[in-house]
Amino acid sequence: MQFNDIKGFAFDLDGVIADTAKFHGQAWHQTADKVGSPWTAQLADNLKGVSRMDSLEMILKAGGHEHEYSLAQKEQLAAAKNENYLQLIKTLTPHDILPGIAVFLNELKTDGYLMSVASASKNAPTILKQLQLTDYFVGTVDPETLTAGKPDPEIFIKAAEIMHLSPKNVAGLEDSSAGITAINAAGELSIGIGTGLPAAQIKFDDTSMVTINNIKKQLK
Ligand code: B16
Ligand code: MG
Repeated sequence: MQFNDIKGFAFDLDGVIADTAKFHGQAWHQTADKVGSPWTAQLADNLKGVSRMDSLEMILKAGGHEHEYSLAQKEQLAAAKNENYLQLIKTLTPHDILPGIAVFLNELKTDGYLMSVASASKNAPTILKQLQLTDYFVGTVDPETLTAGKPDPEIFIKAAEIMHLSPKNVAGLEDSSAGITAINAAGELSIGIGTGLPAAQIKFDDTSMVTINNIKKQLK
């Protein structure tokens, strides 16, 4: 793929635009304690990009508790986690935008690229509002409309559709390996943020290095 083919960028939110993963982690840690599952850094990492209910299933499974709760009880646990999470993200301000991302968004806007959001989070619109970033994006994929979450490509295909672009004209940014798999399967250019994303076509250790020029350099 050539950089000139790229007309739009589809952004993951948690871990790419803002460091909300720490708040998800804090809220899920409480759930793990409640159900008696061990909380580990590995489990916290595996939950990145995974939907709310699937995250709960993984936490229950980590302690062998997956058959102990009815659907209604699971929904209650997930709702309680979300309540905690919503309290935590109330403190978010534009200062919580990850390093380099505000500059990158302005660079893209100035150069006429389209942008959309491909986040598994149902709270993405609230977070964008608090970060004062809503207006940069043509739209946000509603995760409620998806038949399958990441690593399925659906969310990134929809993120291209929102921009009225073909996936081959879109680059996706992700911090999770499920997300990189989704971008690659959608036929978009995958940009991985963080270590441990071998399948990403373009790799950055952290968000501070993400610029149009640095993407171009890696495509050469
Ligand atoms: P919510 P992303 C994902 O967002 C998070 O990484 C993941 O930890 C979270 O469980 C998921 O959103 C659902 O979030 O409970 O707020 O709907 O990385 O896809 O932007
Ligand atoms: Mg993420």
